[in-house]
This record gives sequence, C-alpha cells and structure tokens, in this order.
Amino acid sequence: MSPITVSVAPICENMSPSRVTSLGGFPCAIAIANVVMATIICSPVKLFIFFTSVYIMYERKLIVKNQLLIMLKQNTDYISGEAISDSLDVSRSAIWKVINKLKNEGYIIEAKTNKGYKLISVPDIISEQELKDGLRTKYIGQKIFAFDEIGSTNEQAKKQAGSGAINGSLFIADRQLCGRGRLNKQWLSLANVGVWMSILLMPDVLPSKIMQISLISGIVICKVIKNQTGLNAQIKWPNDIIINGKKVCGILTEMVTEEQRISFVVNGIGINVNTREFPEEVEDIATSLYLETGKIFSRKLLIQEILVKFEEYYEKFIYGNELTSIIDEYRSMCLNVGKEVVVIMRDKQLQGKTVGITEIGELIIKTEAGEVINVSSGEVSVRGVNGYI
Ligand code: BT5
Repeated sequence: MSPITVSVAPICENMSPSRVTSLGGFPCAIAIANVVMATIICSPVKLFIFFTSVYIMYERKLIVKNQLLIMLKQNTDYISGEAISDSLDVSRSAIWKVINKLKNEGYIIEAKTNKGYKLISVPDIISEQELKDGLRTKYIGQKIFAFDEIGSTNEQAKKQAGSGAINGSLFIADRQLCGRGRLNKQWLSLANVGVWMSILLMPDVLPSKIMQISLISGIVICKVIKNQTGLNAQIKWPNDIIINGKKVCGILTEMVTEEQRISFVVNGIGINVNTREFPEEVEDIATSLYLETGKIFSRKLLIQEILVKFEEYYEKFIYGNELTSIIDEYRSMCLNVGKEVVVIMRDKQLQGKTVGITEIGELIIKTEAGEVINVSSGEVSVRGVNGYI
C-alpha cells in the first residue's frame, strides 16, 4: 500500500524565512522568534521550538487559505488584492501564492488588473473545507478526516476510533486501494469518481441494533439519489442500492463491542457517482449515476445531503423510538419482496420466496419445503435465482 496522504494536512513545501515573513501577523512573528531562539539553545529544545514554529506557520497558512476562500465565495464580483490583504493581514504576494495554490487544486479564479480576483467555479474536491461549507448537521460530519488515497476508510475509522476520533466523525477518500465489502470481498474504489466514506458512530445501544443502523443508510442513500438525480433507486436486502438492476452503492457496517455494549460502529458507504466504465469483473453488475443519466454529479452535494438525512434518521432511531416507521419506509424501497431468492450462508445455501421484512429488518423467506425462516444480515448474501437480483 502506498503512503497515506492526508489532504487536510499537507506538508508545507517551503519553509524559507521569506515565505514566513510574507504571511505577516503575530503568529509569524512568534514563529520567527522561535527559530532564532532555536539556533542559540541546546538541541532537544531546539528541535521542539523548530517544530512548534513549523506548526504555527502551517496553521497560519491554512487559516489564510480558508479565509480567502470564504471571501471569494461571499463576493459575486471581483474583490481587490488590497481589500483581501487588509482584511486578512497578509501581503499581496502571499495572497497571490494562495490563489495559485487554489488554482492548482482546481478552483477557477479569474484575476484582472485593477479589479482583483473573482471565483468562477469550485472543483468537485472532497476536502474538509468544501464538505463543511454549508453542511447543516449537529455532529455527523462535523469532524472530517479527508484523504487523497487510503487503504480503506472503514479501517481508518476503526483505527482512529480508539485514538480520539469522536462520534459522527467522517472518514473520506478520493480513492481506496483496499476498499472492502462484506466477508472481505473487494470493493472497487476508483479515483475521483465515487463517494468512499465511513461514518464513525458511538451509540449507547445493544449490539443487536447494528443491523438497523445499517438499514438506515440504505434508506437515506436511496432517498438522496432519488432527490438529486430523479433515478428510481431501490434497496436489495440488506443494503445494496440498485438502479435498473445494477448496483450503484454498497454499504459495510462494522462494530466493535465491549462487555455486551457497542464501543463504536463504522458505517462504510461506497457510491459510484461519475464512473464512466468499470473493470470487467464487475461491469455486468455495477452502474454509476453518470452511466444511468449521462450527467456528472457533485459528490459534495450528495455527501452533504446524505450526512444531513443520516443524522435525521439516526436520531429518530436512537432517541425517537421510531423503528416501526423506519422499517415501513425500508419495506417500500426493498425490491426483494415477492421474489424467488437464494440465501447463501457460510456453510449452506437455501432457496425460497421472500415474503416480507420483519419489524427489525430481517428478511422473511418461505423455503421450497414450506418452512418460514427469518434471515438477518451479517454473514449471508442473497441473490436472485437466475442472477444478481
Ligand atoms: C458491499 O459489500 O457492497 C459493501 C461495500 C462497502 C464499500 C465502502 S467504501 C467506504 C468503506 N470503506 C471500505 O473499505 N468499504 C466501505 P458486498 O455486499 O459484499 O459486495 C461486494 C461485491 O460488490 C464485490 O464482490 C463485487 O462483486 C461488487 N463490487 C465491487 N466493487 C463494486 C463497485 N464499485 N460497484 C458495484 N459493485 C461492486
């Protein structure tokens, strides 16, 4: 696996004093003073002071970049370099450098002599700043760990759950190198065209409730896809999202328990958004929003609506005791009911007709022998008798 790149925390490429002074302001003065002191004191202290200085410079740069973006977004017309310089207390050349950095990230910014800068368009990048811009949630996605590339966002969420990540933290990547499905199956997560994300949850509920948390994501994603694309997205039990017979989204919910209580849940969501073609191994079963409509969709808008709706349903479930209405909604979206299916378990396989969904989200199967059994998710997969559905 290649090294993990955290896009919210890029390494400063240039730490030269000239770059430091160009940012101006009080924090930079402290940084310079620290570097001067570091050269005259003994080495461990020197090192500490050096790294503190680097950190302060980095933070300052990030703040300037974020504030500049906010200013550009708030102004529909040109905004002069002087006005930005006065407002952010940085030099004109520092602004020019930040503008160039933003352009390299894909922001289209027009620069005109005597007029200043104007933001023309924002790229579909999934940085912390872009995702938080306009996100109206209380805690879901309020803390974001965004990566250019990572093994698996589920794995990262699990790793960080034990080291400070909070309830509702979002882990998201432009590309996954080892994206996973259930039973360790591979999940293809191509660069820049999909939503590959995991929501970390710390609910105070029994482990048996995990399946319902997973079902909630299915309902939410179906609704958001319908809303933003007009497509008729449906759920294949337990929570594949299907459009015109093909899979557009998969969900992997995992949990860690301690003494019969949930320590945390990781709700992993993979959506094929702007994928134009799939590798041979999944081309017969996979689709994307682009392939279904011929249109490119904003990943940012999809993610934001998913986070808002997820919080709404999660609260209904955890605090509102509204499982019955949630399951009713799930039933209305589930395409398995009434169909002949094959249920594949770890050690056996059975065939029968889906006759319903229980009050807690299990699939009710009437076998060929007439026996009625309830199947819960976890270690089973379900497919149609003659194919995927
Ligand atoms: C799933 O498993 O559908 C769950 C997928 C969850 C992916 C997310 S992405 C963010 C987070 N981080 C992770 O590492 N995972 C989660 P399952 O029901 O077991 O389906 C897996 C099967 O789907 C594979 O065996 C393929 O047949 C098929 N598949 C793989 N990649 C696909 C894709 N991009 N689109 C559609 N189908 C795919």
